[in-house]
Amino acid sequence: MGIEKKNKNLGLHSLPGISYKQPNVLAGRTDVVYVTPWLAPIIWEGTFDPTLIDFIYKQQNITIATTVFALGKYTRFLKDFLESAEQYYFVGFRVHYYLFTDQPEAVPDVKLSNEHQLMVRKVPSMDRWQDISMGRMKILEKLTKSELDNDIDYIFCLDVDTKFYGRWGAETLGRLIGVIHPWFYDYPRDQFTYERRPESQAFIPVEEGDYYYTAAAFGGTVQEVYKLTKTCREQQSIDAAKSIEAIWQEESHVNKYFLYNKPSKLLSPEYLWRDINARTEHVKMIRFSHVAKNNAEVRPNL
Ligand code: UD2
Repeated sequence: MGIEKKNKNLGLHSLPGISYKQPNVLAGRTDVVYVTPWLAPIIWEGTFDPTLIDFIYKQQNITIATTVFALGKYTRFLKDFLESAEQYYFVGFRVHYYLFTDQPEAVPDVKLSNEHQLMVRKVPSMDRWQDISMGRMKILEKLTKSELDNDIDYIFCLDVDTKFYGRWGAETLGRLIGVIHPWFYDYPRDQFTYERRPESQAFIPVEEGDYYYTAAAFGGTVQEVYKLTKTCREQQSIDAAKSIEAIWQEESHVNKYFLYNKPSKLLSPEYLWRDINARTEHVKMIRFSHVAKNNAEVRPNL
């Protein structure tokens, strides 16, 4: 039997080089919403065809920058982060990891695939975990500004105390990408832990808000991530001058930014789970997850 006939029998269509299932107009997942009210897709397992998506993006010869910070005792998370990324993260695509650390000598020797490369950049140590976490915005602003005219197409900024357990691929690419936080995805907006003090630049009133986004993963084009990080850094500086620190540091500012600059694509909590969370029926696949950690032991301050 020829490949065309075989594909027809299986309900598959052909593009040169690949086969994929016919898209269905009337049926799909009914247990989750996979589009926002501003018509941005929300990516859940079962809503995309990985083969087709990879095929489309492969032709664009793209480079994806990926930033991760590991200061102080957080270097211990690097091995699992990098090894699991090599197994699941943009496999077969060009990835440039930018690793910011105060101890380049503590970076583990992890074998990377041919398409992936690691750049280690030294940054000063800091005494407060809050300053490390928020300080990422300034460094990311500088990085994205310097890369604006270079060859990087997309960038993701990820927490390091994490591990990949499943595919994170080209389905996540887009202009501006927000990730729905695994704690609050089914909460009413007045219970989100947005910053509620009007004196802070991150303030969001109780009657506003779409989703609660995590700062542990966000991304988009280099231009868009430059705008996001620059804005958050500026807002954090205004707060600091008034001796205010937003309740969830840069995460509060990211939430404010996404409220007024809507992401063009959202990733479901499959793309940021927490190892300690119980499974739910909606999350059919955990792709990326926070590992359990003892904050008092790993952080430089309480
Ligand atoms: C939440 C956010 C995190 C950030 C933080 C700010 C989630 C799931 N995570 O995580 O993104 O917004 O709150 O309050 O929403 N780091 C170091 N060394 C340190 C401390 C931090 O390298 O000593 C880096 C590291 O890359 C880490 C990141 O900063 O992944 C965020 O710090 P965290 O993971 O301790 O923050 P956490 O768990 O409260």
